[in-house]
Amino acid sequence: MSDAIRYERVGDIAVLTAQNPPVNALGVDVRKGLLSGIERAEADGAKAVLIYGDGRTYFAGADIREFGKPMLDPGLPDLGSRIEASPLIVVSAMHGTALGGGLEIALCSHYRIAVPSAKMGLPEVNLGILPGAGGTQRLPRVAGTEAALDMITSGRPIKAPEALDKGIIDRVTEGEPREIGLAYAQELLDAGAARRAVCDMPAPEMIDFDTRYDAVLKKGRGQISPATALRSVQAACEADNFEAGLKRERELFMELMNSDQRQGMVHAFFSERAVSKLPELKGVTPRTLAQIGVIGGGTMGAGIATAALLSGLKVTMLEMTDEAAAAAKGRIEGNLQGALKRGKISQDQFDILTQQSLVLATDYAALAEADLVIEAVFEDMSVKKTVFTQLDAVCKPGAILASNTSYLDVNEIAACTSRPEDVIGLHFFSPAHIMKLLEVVVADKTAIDVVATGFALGKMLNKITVRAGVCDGFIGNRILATYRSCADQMILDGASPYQIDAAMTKFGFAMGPYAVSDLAGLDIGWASRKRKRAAGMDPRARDSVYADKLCEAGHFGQKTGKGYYVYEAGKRGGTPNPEVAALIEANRAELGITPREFTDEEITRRYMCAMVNEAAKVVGEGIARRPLDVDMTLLFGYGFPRYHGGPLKWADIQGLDGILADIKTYAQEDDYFWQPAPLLEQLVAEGRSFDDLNKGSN
Ligand code: 3H9
Repeated sequence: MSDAIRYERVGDIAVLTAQNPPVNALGVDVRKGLLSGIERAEADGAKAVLIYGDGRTYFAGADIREFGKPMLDPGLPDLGSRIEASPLIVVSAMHGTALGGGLEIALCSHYRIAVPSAKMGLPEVNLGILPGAGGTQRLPRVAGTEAALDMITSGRPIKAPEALDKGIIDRVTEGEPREIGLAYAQELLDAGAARRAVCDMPAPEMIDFDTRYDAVLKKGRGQISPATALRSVQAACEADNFEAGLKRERELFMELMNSDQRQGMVHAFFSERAVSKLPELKGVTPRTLAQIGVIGGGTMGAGIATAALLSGLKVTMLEMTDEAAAAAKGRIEGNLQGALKRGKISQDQFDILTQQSLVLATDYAALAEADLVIEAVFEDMSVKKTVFTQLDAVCKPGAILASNTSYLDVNEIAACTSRPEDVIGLHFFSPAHIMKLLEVVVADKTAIDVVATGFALGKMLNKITVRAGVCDGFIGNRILATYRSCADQMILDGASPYQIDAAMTKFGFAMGPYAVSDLAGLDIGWASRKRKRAAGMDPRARDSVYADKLCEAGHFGQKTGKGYYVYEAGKRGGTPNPEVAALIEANRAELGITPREFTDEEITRRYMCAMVNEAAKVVGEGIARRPLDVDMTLLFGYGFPRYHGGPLKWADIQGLDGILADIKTYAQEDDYFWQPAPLLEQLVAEGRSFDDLNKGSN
């Protein structure tokens, strides 16, 4: 018997208790324990078997750490079939999260009971695979094709009462899983209930799978697992018998298991958990956070205040005038109305948050008691310095002074205070109450417990929190500036913004870079170009001016109705702005460039090489500690497709030597822009990957 499953007899019932913290993942020891537990129960005269989990949950799925390695016996599909084939009555009692292989084991049991708070689902598509232990065959048999397809292609878990309604479980009862499971098993024995195997149920009803396949594929933006999972459900409806359906599920499962997308999505799963675990923060106690101040109530400041209020913090919003403070309050209330509508808060909570937890002020003295103040004022060093000088004068000792700057030098900001150790960058992404990313920008003198508090705040606000060092743009905006510049150069050389947008949406981004610029406002890029020119650009850097002309004419993108695209009121998305081509042609003519053709493949390759190269510099310079920090920044702040794992995971999968070779080829045209990152050259020389660096850092 394995330690991961405890065996005991309670009267006629053999009890198999999973003991594999933290989530009772179905690793090889658990699988061995379940198999020998069933065999032992059958051998020692038990009449029923109860399966449940110790600790916080029933099985939360297969052990994801085993993916990509040879599957050790017993495999999960065979184990499930063996449990289902047992002549004893097998009952599963679920609590916590019965996910993936967990729900599949429950579906192989003959009866299922759960506590009301239990959640269950088949989230495999989010890991780039499909339910591979009979889930695509058994769930449609108990829940019907439509309900099963919805759960399997979305990966969304449902709560026990809904699972009861859908026929996935037999009973919902309050209590401890062990107690309710034992009582239910005994009741079934007393009633002489029959063994009941899902595999014996009739095949589920057929639907028009081809139409549905196209819709699922489109929704996935290139993600293949949901559409492949749909084909596996189709097999449940079409196959001659249950075994044939299982066989088809296995084939499709293996296809996905061997795919690049599975690697990308599993990388994303572990990286989003690893990103906030920094060795230097181990054992460091964060400072107290109960009351925070936010300076500036524009879109960003109001979003930060909203996120803080929703996490239970008290917020003082400082604005310059009463009118501006009232406008900020209006924005925060608007954000909270959204949370109310989505059912995230009740009307009572809304009233408390807006009337008691939020205080408006126009005098810095109101920030005297704040534990943390985040400024979100105009992005200009002299304005920031004025703010920090005043904060230094009024804030209590130990208060953390944070800037939401997206590219300015946090060391310089810190230096204008008498307490640089208390100064940090907290770079939120707009809208800050929705976007998941928070860059914690650590300056040279920032105290370690201030860093820990930045991470604690991120956790409270339910953010993916990434540590970044100081440089222009930190991790995300620095890399963005480089790949955007690469795109701009391709336009000068002959590509169109629309071709680049199309190529990058084909790659998996929800929007291409030019549609994103229109959404964010073209004035942002304009300001940044002007700033760079004013600071003095290297004479070798290529500059383009066609976008300036759009801005000079007052076209800032969606907010003015025109940018790279033209936006008609009431219509979603835009159509290409016919004026843009002429502006680009004029710019090319001025620079004496003869345009050439670009294929979508070349566009994608150059764009991605630029992103990877800059990302490698960011890691090499220590701005990001690990490649996974870059990957999570791009995933959660810049819409990078999750199924590629992040730019550096993508690079590993493509092969670093090929990427470096392409960068060197591009450098023959422009050796200023395409300077290979030393870290990339080093990894290629050593035959190592970015992921090797991730592993080495754990
Ligand atoms: C599957 O079942 C395939 C089958 O169909 C077919 C096979 C043939 N494995 O998230 P947390 C770790 S695919 C290994 O922080 P929470 C996690 O990394 C699987 N490890 O807690 C973390 O480790 P660390 C289908 C796992 O309370 C720790 O446990 N199942 C697994 O916020 C705590 O996790 C899923 O996709 C695992 N399966 O959330 C479910 N799960 O402390 C995936 C977790 O070192 N899991 N860990 O960072 C989840 O969604 C969440 O973890 C869960 C708990 C909701 C369970």
